[in-house]
Amino acid sequence: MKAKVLILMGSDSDLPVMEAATKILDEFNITYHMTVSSAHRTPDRTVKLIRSAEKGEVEVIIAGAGAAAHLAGVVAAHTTLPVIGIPIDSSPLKGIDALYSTVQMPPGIPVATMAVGKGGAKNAGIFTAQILGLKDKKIASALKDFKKKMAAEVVKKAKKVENR
Ligand code: RP5
Repeated sequence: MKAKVLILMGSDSDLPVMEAATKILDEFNITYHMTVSSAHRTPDRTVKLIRSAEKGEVEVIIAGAGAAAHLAGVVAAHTTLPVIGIPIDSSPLKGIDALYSTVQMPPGIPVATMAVGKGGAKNAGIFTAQILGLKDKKIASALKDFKKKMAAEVVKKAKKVENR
């Protein structure tokens, strides 16, 4: 696998949420391979994808799943690459199930768990840039610009509120 990031999701129904992560990775020119693989429905495929990521250039794995979300934890069990988990709000419990399943990993197998849903997916993209930015100066500098732009947008909005 040539990409820097492997993105897995439990179902194609998770794609609208996961695209918040790819939007950020695109902004930072970070390459990724994105596909669907379920810890429950396609366990063998999930392990094969991890092996392929490890043999290639992948440095971070992002895994998003909803319901009894074991994907990020299972991925973390099979690799020493950093795993970022996104709990997806796709079930009747609206992501609280996926949050607990993803964040409550037993000691020894960490998953860097983001917020539930699209906000979490966006943060997964930013967090990935922060990891890769440790040794990629272009990404590190783009992250500084990203924060400056975000602060400027907040100030612009604050002025609108003040002048209403
Ligand atoms: C999880 O179950 C998936 O990650 C998805 O969020 C949820 C529902 O999957 P589908 O029934 O839409 O395939 O495994």
